Amino acid sequence: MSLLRKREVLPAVSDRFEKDVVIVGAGFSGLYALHKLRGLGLDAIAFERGADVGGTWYWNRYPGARCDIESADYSFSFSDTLQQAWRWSERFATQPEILEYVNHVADRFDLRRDIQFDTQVVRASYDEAARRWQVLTDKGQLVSARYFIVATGCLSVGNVPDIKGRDTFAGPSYHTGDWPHEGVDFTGKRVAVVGTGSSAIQSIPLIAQQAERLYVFQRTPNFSLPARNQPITDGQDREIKAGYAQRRRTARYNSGGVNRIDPTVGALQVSPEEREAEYERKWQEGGLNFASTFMDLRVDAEANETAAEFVRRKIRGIVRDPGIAERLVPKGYPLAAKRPCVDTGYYETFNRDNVTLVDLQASPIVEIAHSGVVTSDAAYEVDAIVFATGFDAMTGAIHAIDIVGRGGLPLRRHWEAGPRTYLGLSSAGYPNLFLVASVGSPSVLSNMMTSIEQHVDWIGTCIETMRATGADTIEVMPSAEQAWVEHLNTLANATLFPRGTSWYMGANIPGKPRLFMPYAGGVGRYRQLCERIEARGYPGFRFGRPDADHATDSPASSPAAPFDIDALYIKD
Ligand code: FAD
Ligand code: N01
Repeated sequence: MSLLRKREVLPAVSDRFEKDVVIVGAGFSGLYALHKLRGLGLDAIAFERGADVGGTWYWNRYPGARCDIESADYSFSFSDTLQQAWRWSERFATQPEILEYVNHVADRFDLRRDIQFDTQVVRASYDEAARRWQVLTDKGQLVSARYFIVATGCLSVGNVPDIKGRDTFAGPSYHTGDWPHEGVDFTGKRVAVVGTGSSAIQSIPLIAQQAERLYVFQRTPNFSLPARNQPITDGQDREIKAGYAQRRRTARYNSGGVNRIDPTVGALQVSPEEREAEYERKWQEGGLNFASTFMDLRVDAEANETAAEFVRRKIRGIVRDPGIAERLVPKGYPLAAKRPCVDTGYYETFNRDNVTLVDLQASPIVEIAHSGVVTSDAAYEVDAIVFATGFDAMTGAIHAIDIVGRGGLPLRRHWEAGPRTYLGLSSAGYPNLFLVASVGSPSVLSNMMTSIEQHVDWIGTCIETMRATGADTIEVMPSAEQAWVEHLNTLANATLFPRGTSWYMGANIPGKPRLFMPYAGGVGRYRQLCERIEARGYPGFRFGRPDADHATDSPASSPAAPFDIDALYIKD
């Protein structure tokens, strides 16, 4: 496993050059940022630590990996020629197909010529005198750039738990987020999968078909919804292509960034029979939309419990052994407080004779030994271990870069108690640094493609505005940042999200601050707010000019006054 780690020792500088923009990452965010900013005439370079484009879809090659947002939505909308040319073969595309799509995008827009692969950005410090970022790579290149775009991904730093004896295991071990490109053949092997999140739930059914024996080590049972994946027929493809304009409009202004009309009825406003029928309809339809059957499932515990109980009954109906079924049934937290999984045959897999569920709540892992995994009541001899143990989500990749802002303040210190941003776009004291679809914005609570495009478009317009007005820096005002931090908390606390111990809360990484990191107000509301801020001259930001730093503060952003986010929302 070669998962990304923070570099403790920095390389010596061997090469220096200048660019207008440095972008970190060549996943969907970095690629679109490169295309957009190059289109504005900026001289941009992207650094990517992987050997090619794709980000998530370059690294996560485990069996069964695919998207759980419909392919037609989980794709770029910025070019109609692109969306008309590309033919998705399945409702939920596989990792190889998505990677093929990313490559097609990179080729179509000739992006590779400005991407340097196999290169990790290790440090970025703001030079206050030059008003530029100094970006250092692990190859010893020091790039001076006006703008620094952090497109490092929310789920790009794997988490392998520090279990006693982990390195003594005799066989191979894998992390789902760093899967060998040549694939892994488990035929005839005894395999342990640690974890039961989305990655595990997608891979377990396929590993079970291949392995001689599979042990699934489960700490917290998850809610998983059937995908009901299917091929896209030629007729459906024509329909999708004819309807793209409307589809994208819907996605941009609803809560989740997908082609769905948000529900307007609450689960407790209908009769039990109607509720059951509606859940059944969504269950049969397949996919994540089940979690949006009623408008109050994410905010009302009693309403949520009706959906949770429906799923529990389904699990009990699928898994033949009642004891195993009971251990697979999620309890004690609301449905969708942790990201629900979407599966093909997950619960059915536990009806197979070669699959054993190991309940870590009853008997935790005590160590990994030479020959396998040892729990408090048994030793499981295995030939291979798959860590489907998730990611140091959202902040992991940002903090793996030593980012230093005004006054030499490391971002790691500024964010000691948790991420601090305004709109999830930038942070006070870090001029001209932009984050793409990460902490403080809808990002992981949405179709990421919708959110990535929205952020990159906003950044592009902002830079154009700066150039038109002679500004060379934009910076978040501390009062706006503080207001946004409080606003994010208020939004999250009005939902059931904080009731799940999830990576959304940083709860999966020991020592990480516990707070809900994404924006829980929905994609449409967030987009409208960003549009408002743009239209009103960027309240909450201040612009600087080479001759007069901070001379162009927006009147709406007086540093002394508390910053009022609510006043900026468009009222219904
Ligand atoms: P990434 O794709 O993570 O790309 C970031 C890139 O930055 C990586 O290639 C990384 O190597 C590089 N990088 C990081 N740090 C550095 C550094 N210091 N120097 C150089 N390079 C660096 N989202 C959805 O909306 N729908 C889905 O169905 C969906 N399915 C998913 C399935 C899996 C298995 C996973 C893990 C995530 C899924 N996601 C999904 C979330 C997914 O991460 C986003 O949809 C999207 O791909 C993110 O794109 P990105 O470019 O922002 O980040
Ligand atoms: O990671 P996870 P993931 N001992 O953090 C367990 C996206 N994604 O890679 O819940 C034992 O969700 C941990 O247990 P617990 C999607 O956004 C999408 O699966 O902490 N177990 C949990 O079961 C998703 O949410 C798709 O008790 C340990 C598991 O490991 C995100 O990526 C597919 C442990 C980790 O689950 C992350 O998903 C894949 C330990 N020490 C990913 N440490 C789609 O379907 C952790 N665990 C589109």
